[in-house]
Amino acid sequence: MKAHDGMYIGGAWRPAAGADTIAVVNPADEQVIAHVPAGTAADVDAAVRAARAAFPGWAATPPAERAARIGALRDVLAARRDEIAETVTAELGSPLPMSQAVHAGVPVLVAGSYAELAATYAFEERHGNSTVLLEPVGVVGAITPWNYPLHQIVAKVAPALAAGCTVVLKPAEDTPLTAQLFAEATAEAGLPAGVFNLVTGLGPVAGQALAAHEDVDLVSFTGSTAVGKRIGATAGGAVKRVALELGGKSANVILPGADLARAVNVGVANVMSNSGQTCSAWTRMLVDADRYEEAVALATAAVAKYVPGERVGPLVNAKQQARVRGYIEKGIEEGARVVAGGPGAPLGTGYYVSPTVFADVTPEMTIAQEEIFGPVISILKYEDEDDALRIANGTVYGLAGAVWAADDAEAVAFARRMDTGQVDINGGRFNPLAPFGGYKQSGVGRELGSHGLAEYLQTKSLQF
Ligand code: TXE
Repeated sequence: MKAHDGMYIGGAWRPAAGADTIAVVNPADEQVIAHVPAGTAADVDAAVRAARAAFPGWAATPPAERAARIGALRDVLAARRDEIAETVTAELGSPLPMSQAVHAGVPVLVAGSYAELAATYAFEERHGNSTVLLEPVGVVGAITPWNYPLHQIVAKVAPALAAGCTVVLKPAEDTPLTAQLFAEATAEAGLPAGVFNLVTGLGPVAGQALAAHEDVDLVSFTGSTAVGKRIGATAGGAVKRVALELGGKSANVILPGADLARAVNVGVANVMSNSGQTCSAWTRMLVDADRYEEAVALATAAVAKYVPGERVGPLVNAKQQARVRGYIEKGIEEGARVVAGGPGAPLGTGYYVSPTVFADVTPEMTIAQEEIFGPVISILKYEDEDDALRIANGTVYGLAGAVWAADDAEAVAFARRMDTGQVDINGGRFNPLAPFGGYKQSGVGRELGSHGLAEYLQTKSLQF
């Protein structure tokens, strides 16, 4: 596959400071498809300098002009949609229809939403005898994961650009090719040199250097809770702004009056999507005791439609495959009942895991507490609504969730009591304007919509 052998810094592809490279592997067939440079602290420093130099000009660019450039970026992403989808499929392994609809499609919506928000956002407010100016924070260090390679980038870069910030991106080492395509798109869209910069590399080297760089004003990180905690500590210690989007263990709460078949089928589809590699996935299905066995049967039937290599892709790498299989083994060991799938590999080549459904899962089991990040669903039984709420809220996470009930009002009443950042009511639909982010250890800050833009602003008040 086509790959750049340099870093995108200050509006041009430049040779990397060191000679090391990272092999990019197609997880569906385990073949090396490209190499990209492994950035070091020197590359990160050059990129931060370029972003700093570009900051005053971009911050002073009128919001309408920033909006026009983000709109142009949206158009380039839309025009290159097929190429983006093919690249994501090659480096993440997701089936092509999924890459086209979600991996290439959603970023177009998100970029489009920020083209509009940049033009309409109130960067100036009046409160009594004060004018409050909402000003860009400065240079943003963005560190993104591989699970939604382009969405994760656009969900940080588009609001940062809308706010007037400049950006250095360190994408996940598993999916750097999509990030390189994005860098090309920023150039095609006419973003001024240095407004967006890309350094590919390993997390503990390039990611660490970016998070710790003294001239980065805000670090926006999406990834594991373990790395997020370290980045939060580093940024906090340096009195730097930080946004963290971490893991989840979201509950799919099916109340007694809900349409059980629909709730179970949509719930299974939600977890199977992207092979379960979604931080907001509804990995815990909560069903009342009376309809529990019926739900287990429905889920077992539903999951059979998700055939590995067809509708379900592999996991991103061998490490994730081993990790997810380890969780499945742990579930069996702790006494949960496997009703579909199991730890065995469904295919010989590729990092596949069998879509797995566990019944008889109790709230304290490891598989009900920890983020698995694979095609694995745990079905838990509750006695009454208070019990359901206790189970739903009983993890360290609070990123997303779903409630199904006889009507929306009943579902909303339950959702108000959930300790989580986003809840889908009787199904819900993706909304690029809805803020996304976590309660508790799922993170700090919000992405998407005007709340996502506000993360990249700081306030100055003028008294008259
Ligand atoms: O994440 P890492 P991994 C969760 C999910 C998954 C687990 C491990 O449970 O199973 O994390 O995935 C960069 N300083 N999520 O190992 O390591 C890294 O290069 C600075 C949830 O892939 O956190 C990459 O760009 N940066 C999730 C990014 O952090 C560092 C998405 C994420 O990688 C770094 C992905 C360091 N010391 C995984 N170490 C979500 N919330 O959507 C790594 N990185």
